[in-house]
Amino acid sequence: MNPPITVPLDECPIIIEDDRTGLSIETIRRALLDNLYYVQGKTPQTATKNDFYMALAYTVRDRLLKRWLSTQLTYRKTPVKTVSYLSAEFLLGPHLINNLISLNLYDPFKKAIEESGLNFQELVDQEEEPGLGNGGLGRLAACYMDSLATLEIPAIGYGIRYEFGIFDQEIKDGWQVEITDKWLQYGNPWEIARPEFAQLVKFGGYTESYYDQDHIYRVRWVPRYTVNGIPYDTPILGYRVNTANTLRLWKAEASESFNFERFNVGDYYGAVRDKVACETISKVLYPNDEQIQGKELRLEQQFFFVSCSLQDMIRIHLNKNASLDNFHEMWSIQLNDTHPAIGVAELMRLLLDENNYDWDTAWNITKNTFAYTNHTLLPEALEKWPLNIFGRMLPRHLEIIYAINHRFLDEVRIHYPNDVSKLACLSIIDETGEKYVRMAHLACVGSFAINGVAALHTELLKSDVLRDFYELYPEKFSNKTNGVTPRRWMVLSNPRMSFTICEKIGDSWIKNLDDLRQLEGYAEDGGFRNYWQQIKKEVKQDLANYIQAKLDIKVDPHSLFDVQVKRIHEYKRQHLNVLNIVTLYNRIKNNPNLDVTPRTFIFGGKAAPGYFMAKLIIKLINSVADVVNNDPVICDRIKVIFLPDYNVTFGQRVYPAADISEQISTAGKEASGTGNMKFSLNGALTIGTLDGANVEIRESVGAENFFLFGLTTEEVYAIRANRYTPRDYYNSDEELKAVLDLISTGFFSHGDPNLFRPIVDNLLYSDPYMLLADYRSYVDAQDAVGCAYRDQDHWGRMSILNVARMGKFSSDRSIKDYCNDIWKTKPFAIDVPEYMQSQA
Ligand code: T68
Repeated sequence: MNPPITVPLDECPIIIEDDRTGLSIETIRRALLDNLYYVQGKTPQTATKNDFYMALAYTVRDRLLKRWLSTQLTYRKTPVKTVSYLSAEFLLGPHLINNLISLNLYDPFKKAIEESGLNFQELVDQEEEPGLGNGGLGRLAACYMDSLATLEIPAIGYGIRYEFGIFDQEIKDGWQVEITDKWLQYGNPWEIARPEFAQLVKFGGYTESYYDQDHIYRVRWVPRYTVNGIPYDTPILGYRVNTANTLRLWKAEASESFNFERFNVGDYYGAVRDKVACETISKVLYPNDEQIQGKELRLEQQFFFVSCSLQDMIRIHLNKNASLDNFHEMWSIQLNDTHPAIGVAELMRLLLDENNYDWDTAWNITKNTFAYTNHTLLPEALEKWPLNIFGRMLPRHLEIIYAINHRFLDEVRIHYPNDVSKLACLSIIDETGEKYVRMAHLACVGSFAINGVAALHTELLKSDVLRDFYELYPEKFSNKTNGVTPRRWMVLSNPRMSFTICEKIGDSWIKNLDDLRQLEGYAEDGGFRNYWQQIKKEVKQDLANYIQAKLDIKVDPHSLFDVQVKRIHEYKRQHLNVLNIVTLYNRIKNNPNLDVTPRTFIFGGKAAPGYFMAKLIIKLINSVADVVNNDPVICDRIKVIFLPDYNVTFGQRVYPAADISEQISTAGKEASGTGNMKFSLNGALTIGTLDGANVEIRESVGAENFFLFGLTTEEVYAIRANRYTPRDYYNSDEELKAVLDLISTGFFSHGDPNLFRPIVDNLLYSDPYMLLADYRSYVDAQDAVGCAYRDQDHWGRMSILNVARMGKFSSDRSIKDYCNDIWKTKPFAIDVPEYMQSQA
């Protein structure tokens, strides 16, 4: 029935079609056909697998909309403090199953699809994952969005809707080849464009001063060109709650008044060409996971999404508040690394130039709004922009940064009256050589909170990377150890193990991960240990089938699955893993009857396209794999697999199947790591250094359930201070010498001694990541792993204890810590209004 015309519009009941909301198998089947027909414009006779996937996705989306809309309506009318998570990357992974699990609709949907004669998994596999991130930092943002929604925290994520995400990786002749990731080519059913909330972003040009009608001195920015930001919204569902927060990603489009100069001189063709150029801003994700220095387009991307997001927040704020005076009381903006740190200057500009605030009020609002998370200890990864590039693109922001810096340095002078060296160290402008804007300094000065992502990392920030800021502002610093969402990384990716856990201790752990502790008792139950190992074997068999299908290599699920998946980087030391493999190879060749624990070494990870050494390491892994896998003497005792195109979807397969997790970075280099957490939560044991969050994982699971090796951070520093000479290790360790010599002779490169020379020479003559210093201790620890694995019963016990004691590493815990200590935000439960309730 249609509503009577007399009802005010906003109380008008929405007539909800049964097909859009119904949950019976029959209704879901009907809805699927309905969406196939009306949205995809297909009938089952002509539909492709992708058409069916799209229809399925829309059928799920129909059923989540009431939560999303209720959440938006609630936030719109309630004065709640909101978290704004600014990140250049969100590495979400596929939505479909995640949403079904959150909605508690997995079983009916699977049944409905199968009863329709379709293959559920095949449709699920159609989804292109949004790979809008490089690695840990982007994936962390995705886990945090999941936890914010699950904890019912009012939050919005802001980022860039890259048309092309992280490249797809193929391996050709052992080398990485990059393929464009066209994730949007068949459409994205999970996003909704909101062109009505588009924002205009200015670039280039110059500034001019004027006196306003009250005779107050003001500055106006006259841009050279402007770009339109179009928001695309994706719902982020909380687990089994009504909250569905929004991830708002900006796409760059040409604006009407795009290029003033060209239009003014009537250069129509040139103007259109420039329109195309400005749309490149959101074209492609930079595929570098640590260092992106001096690329203009990257700065354009950063300013583009930050300016859109701040203007959007101001728009939302002014919908429910009389002014921006209380902006900092209603919003906490988290800067995911320095990539959005330009926000500090942009919020100042918006307050000063566009809302006529005076400096002190604007600065007070700004510095009480932002909080900054640092994700790196590599000095070369700290972002800085050459002053000329910066000033040309953002002339007004450079002025504002100078003004911030001027006042900041006055403060420093008062704090250190007799120490001019402090000024140079702390200044936002680096004037030691070519001039730069130091983004970490801008973030530190403009934020009320600064945090590292693991206990060790935060200590090293305080004592090293950000030492001077810690000395000045100790109260701003805190640690927030990373976490991962158990919804995706246990329930979704490891249903067998999750079901087993639920049978024993119920399902409360999915939202309260500390409840896993109840499993500890079962570690003493021999029958359960046996069952636990059996489950692991089944999961390993799945991965073995996948490897067989993908690479045509047969691996034995009874062998020890030794896994290292992560970005390829020298500091992560995939090549240390290779040195151990070649050591084992040499041992078997020297003694063909040697009794070694059968192992399958599995690697996965992408290298930045311009990172020569990382790409050569991939080639080395594949070359060693070729020799080892085809040597009859090895006789299936060791296998080496490089799985191409490691991404979230593949992670979901591989974490559950691992026995050993390789976390072998040089101590003091990995800020936290999050893969280490995913492995351990899935019952893998860790072989690792005292680096990043490994330290806390080991503390939690117990030293006796963790294979530790390698130098500590202090030892690394001490050896380096005394001039590290890697050659000494080579000369004094027979096995190490044999390994490096074998690689040098060209044994793994068809006799070519030059191919891997850059790696060997780097290790022998420089070895900045100290592989040789850690080699002996690593190989010994690996021997201990091999021995331990032979006692399956004991291994099972250690594996169960790892899972039982990992509760701390839920992203729910991390987010609660951010809420309590930094954002001061509280949960706000969402009610679905009566008129939106399902009629099914
Ligand atoms: C990672 N950083 C850290 N950076 O390396 C890792 N950087 O230890 C930590 O666990 C994780 O962040 C989450 O805190 C990254 O992933 C990037 O991806 C990146 C991308 C662009 C520019 C710089």
